[in-house]
Amino acid sequence: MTQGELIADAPQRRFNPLKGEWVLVSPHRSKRPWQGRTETQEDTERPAYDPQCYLCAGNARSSGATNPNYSGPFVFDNDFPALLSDTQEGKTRHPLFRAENVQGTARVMCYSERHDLTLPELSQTDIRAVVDVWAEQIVELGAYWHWVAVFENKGELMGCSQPHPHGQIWASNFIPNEVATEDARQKEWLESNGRVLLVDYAAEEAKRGDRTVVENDDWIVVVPWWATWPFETLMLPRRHVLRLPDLTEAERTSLAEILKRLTIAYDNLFLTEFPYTMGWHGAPTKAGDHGHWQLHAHFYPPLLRSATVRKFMVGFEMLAEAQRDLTPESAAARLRDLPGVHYKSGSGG
Ligand code: H2U
Ligand code: ZN
Repeated sequence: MTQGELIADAPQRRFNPLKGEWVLVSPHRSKRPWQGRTETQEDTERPAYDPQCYLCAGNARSSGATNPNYSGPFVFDNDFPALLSDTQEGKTRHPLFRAENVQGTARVMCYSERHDLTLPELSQTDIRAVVDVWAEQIVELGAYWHWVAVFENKGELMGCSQPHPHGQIWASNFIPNEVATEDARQKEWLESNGRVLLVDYAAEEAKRGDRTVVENDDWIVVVPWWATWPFETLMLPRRHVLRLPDLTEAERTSLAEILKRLTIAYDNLFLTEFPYTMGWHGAPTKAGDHGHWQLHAHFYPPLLRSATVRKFMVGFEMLAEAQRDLTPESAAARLRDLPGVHYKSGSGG
């Protein structure tokens, strides 16, 4: 067969240069019937304050510690941290049974005192306060640790254990797998192209437009060319920025705006508090040259076709490579065309 142009609606593999991985896209298959599992929809109304909540202001946590009467973002040390800061160094010697002791710390960050308001329902000013605390935490923990993970697991479907809107912060003396892969790929890209991978990618997507979900002067959010989750998005600054604390005042405000617009679109898609895992990837805080890095956030939502039908990464995906039916372009178009006002508020908050 001679090689012609890519046939857009035929099976194809797309390459993710950030991970060095391929994803199989099967656009012709998106109309197949579904008779599999549906999740039960839990759109339970929550009160603004819940006396039973471990995370609400003034309440006792499971450790017995009492939360202060906070308002706005509140950060505390995780009572069940996955990493401990005082672990001694140690390692195994056998090449087949490698292990090393690691150190780190874990914190929890309540977005606000409001038990009932998730990110899209907070005001832009309140989201801006969240952005500032993310940046502060990275400065504080990054002074000591090599990597600071800022992330959120949202919704029971994602294994979130506390209904009070919150994110987490883990800091470690090692660079975790996903970050190490992105570090290597971005470094290699700069070395072979003399350009910063994601800075060029953001500019190119802005020009093309068909995968753009929301954008403003400083930020662009796309369903990336190589997305694996149906409604996965990548949030990128247009300017070359290494880490969240490097953002200017104006960029922090416009970040709050774009976060609100993206998460409203997500909630409006299936009229539900849209579950996801999201997290920030910035340059490691380990000493060294990180010029190949570009700050970005990944949103990985599991839902596929409604509030109750999720995508499973199984079969071919566990054993071979990720696969999707809905194209990134159609996913982006669906998110882009939704009303900008949150379905619960009727006012945009
Ligand atoms: P998830 O909802 O993503 O599970 O995060 C909640 C975190 O809150 C979890 O890591 C911590 C859990 O250890 N937590 C406390 O530190 N104290 C509590 O009283 C409740 C939950
Ligand atoms: Zn609460």
